[in-house]
Amino acid sequence: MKEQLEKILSTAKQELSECHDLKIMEDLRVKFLGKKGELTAILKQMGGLSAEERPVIGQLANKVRSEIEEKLAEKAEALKSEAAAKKMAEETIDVTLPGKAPRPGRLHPLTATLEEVKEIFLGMGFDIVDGPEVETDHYCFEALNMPKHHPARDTQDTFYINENVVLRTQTSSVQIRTMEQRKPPIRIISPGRVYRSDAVDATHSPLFHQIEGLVIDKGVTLGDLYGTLDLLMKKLYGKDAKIRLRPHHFPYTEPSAEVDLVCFNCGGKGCSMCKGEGYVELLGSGMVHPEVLRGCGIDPEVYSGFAFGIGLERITMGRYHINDMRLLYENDMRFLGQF
Ligand code: 2NL
Repeated sequence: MKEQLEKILSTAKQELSECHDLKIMEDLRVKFLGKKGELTAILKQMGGLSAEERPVIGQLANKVRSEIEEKLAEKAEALKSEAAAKKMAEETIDVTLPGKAPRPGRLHPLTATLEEVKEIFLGMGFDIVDGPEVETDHYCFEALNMPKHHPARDTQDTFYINENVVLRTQTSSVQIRTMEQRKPPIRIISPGRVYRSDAVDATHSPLFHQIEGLVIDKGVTLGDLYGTLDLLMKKLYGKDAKIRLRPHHFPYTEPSAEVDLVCFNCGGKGCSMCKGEGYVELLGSGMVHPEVLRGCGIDPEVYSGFAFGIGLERITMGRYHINDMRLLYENDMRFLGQF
């Protein structure tokens, strides 16, 4: 029995020294010291010993138990600090590595252009006025000299909520509302969303953005219109930007003019970009029609004024050389990140 006990001790020491895992160590504890373990098995046989042998073997068994316990405790300590050291090594952070750069957002090209246009007009003493996108037939068409069945309505066919209520086709409706509410002098721009029943292609969208401008005062002339738009384009496209007014027709202005920009690609000689014209069409404008003024309670014998309507998409595409309007609405960061 003495030999058996010594054998248990030496095997336990041997196996523990080879153990590198807390789980296996627990198994060893059970194997040697557990209720069904090897040491317990020996102790159970002690009944058969003589009175002289019993205390000697009992003492030895206790010694073996406490020695194994001691070894187990030592091993547990060693394994714990080993695991802690491993964790420390694995989780080390290298503070000299480059950090993750924050990705700052930026303005959408349409927003950036709109902000600039607003600044330019604020600098010229204009107010910025907002209004409803869902409009009555009156403010969208009737008050602009386009009675029902007027052919000009066809070119801006829109979305009808009902017979009398539409999604606005231009922000002129805001200008009409302002003329009804304020007395001249009036200097405003009205930027906002407008809607037309157009199919989507590279230059059309059923929803786009317009910036309309209106100036009403005594003695306002076409020269004021030219000067205002010339300054706007020089600020937006650079000091060499040149515009021309080309006669046109709108029911709400008389005379009316389309405003062209000298082609920034060829300087007016004619190239593929301007289709040989030397100019690119930018916006529509004119002197506010006397009937429109009268309808808003402004006497056209005393006051005159000019108005214009700019497509925000068109001038943005011109500035950034974007050739397809759809790119502005797709929110593809690979595209937007370039501006
Ligand atoms: C275009 C360009 C334009 C106006 C808008 C306007 C507003 C009032 C009175 C008279 Cl309240 N005119 N705005 C003038 C000329 C052109 O828009 O291409 N429209 C189809």
